[in-house]
Amino acid sequence: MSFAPFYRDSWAEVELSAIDHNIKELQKRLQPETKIYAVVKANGYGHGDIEVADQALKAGASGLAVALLDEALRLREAGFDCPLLVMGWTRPEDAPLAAEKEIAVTVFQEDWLRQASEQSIPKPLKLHMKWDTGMGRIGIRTTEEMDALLRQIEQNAIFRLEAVFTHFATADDEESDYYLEQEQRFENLFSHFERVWTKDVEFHTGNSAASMRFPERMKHFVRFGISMYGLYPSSVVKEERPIPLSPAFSLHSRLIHVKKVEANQSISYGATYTTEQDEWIGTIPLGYADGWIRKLQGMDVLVDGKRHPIVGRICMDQFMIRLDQEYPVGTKVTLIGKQEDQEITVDEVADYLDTITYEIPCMISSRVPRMYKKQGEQVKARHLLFS
Ligand code: PMH
Repeated sequence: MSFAPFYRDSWAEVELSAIDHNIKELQKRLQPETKIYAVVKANGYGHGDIEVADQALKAGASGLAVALLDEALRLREAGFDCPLLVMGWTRPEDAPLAAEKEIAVTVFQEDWLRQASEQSIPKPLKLHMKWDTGMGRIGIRTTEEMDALLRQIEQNAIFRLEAVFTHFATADDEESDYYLEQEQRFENLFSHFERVWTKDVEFHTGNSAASMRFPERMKHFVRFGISMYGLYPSSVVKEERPIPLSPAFSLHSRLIHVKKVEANQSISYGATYTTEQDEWIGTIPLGYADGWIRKLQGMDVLVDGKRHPIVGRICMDQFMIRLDQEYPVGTKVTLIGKQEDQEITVDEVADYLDTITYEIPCMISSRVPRMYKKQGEQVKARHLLFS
């Protein structure tokens, strides 16, 4: 394993054993015949695509799903020879490249197939047809559209329809009416499909929420994203805890400056914070350019197993905290994760920002090196900016 050097005192840790645990827990819940595609788009939801993909496949995932052809190509180049699916839009002119690299692409437009068929495609092109059953994003919505696509596929021997899929908009909600409506629309399209298409294809519908909550309704495979990383898709699913998850991501830094500031002095841009008394102020070398955005002013961090608030505006590369006492330069600061019996979870940061857990690791920028651990032991470090 390589240890890419980095020269800063802020880093994210990714516990790969948690990825392994989360996949194995889902497997216990799924029907034995349902396979898992690990969703590693957006650089593995900010955790690192290659490292997560490697661990997910070792844990028993059968394939990898991403949003973009670029992301799939990166994985092929890194040596992954498993099934790879691009779930978003691929340009029809890039169909030959996808075919050559044996990357499955998502289709939902007759025109797309026509344009792709005009290219010189070197090998069979694997297609997954997207059905829009209520997400309203991409996919065919009617049997007429389906028939038009199937005609194009049938007329071109180079096209291989491998699978048909849909995506749920509300699988993580308490209210299941809309989810059931989407399932019904899927079944309606499916009964038409069964009548007109006789060749073998696979079906996949479930994201984390659907696969954990309704495992018996999952088809050939599920697309497991957020919960593979140990995060629940919503507070409803978190309360339900259909499977026990272990979060993989944590974020750390160190104090780089500690000083006593007398009363009535201001801290940081805009002078938005003024000391009330003599206060110990610590500086942390991480800022909004690292994804620790200005709205996190007032949020706590952990030092010495205790909570300390962020005071003053968060700068591009640094921010300040109010300490309960003097600490030496170099003292570890945890922004997400555990120190002794205290923990700041991704959920807490997401709640503070009034957003969803998905956004938090994704927003920690590539300037923050990722350190990989297995059962607490460092196995690799990667500076995403330089790799
Ligand atoms: N399948 C598709 C088509 C997706 O877009 C996503 C996540 C997943 C599966 C995995 O879902 P999960 O992470 O809830 O398990 N897509 C997105 C998105 O577009 N915005 O947030 C999550």
